[in-house]
Amino acid sequence: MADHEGKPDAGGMSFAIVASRFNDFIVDNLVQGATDRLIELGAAKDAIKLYQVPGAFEIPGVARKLIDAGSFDGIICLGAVIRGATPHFDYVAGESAREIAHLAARSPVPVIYGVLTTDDVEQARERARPNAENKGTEAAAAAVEMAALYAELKRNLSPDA
Ligand code: INI
Repeated sequence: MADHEGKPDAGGMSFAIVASRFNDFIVDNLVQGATDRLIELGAAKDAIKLYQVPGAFEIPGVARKLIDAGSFDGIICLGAVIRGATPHFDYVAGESAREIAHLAARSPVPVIYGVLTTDDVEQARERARPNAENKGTEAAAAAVEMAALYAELKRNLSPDA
């Protein structure tokens, strides 16, 4: 067993979900899956705030503002980039992932990557199923675990501990 790991308990924690409207027929299921899991793990409904942006490319900008505001214990980024006929997919998927990763490595609270990048709609549907495999649900569980671990690290690594 690990010496340090985050407990799956979201009691008293607050979370922001930053979700893109593009491919909302997929992303809505991710948001629902994430919200349901946060509540299952003990988060209060009004401690979960949803911020909607046009597309996955816009997610990191809003996530950055929410990190700076300092009001959340974790930020969950949800979207769906589905490959089309042009290289546009690669730019949107790549830049969104790169910028979210950049934020995640530097943010004082966890930033979770739940943006699907798939070759087609069917692959996206398989990963955003209501009450079944759902990457939003997994992202929420990761957010709670990481928020608990960050809180523990803050307590144990602080100079006064
Ligand atoms: N945004 C997505 O979230 N998913 C996509 O599949 C997508 N495609 O395919 O184009 C997409 N494009 C929009 C992009 O995220 C920005 O909103 C747009 O470029 C304006 O900055």
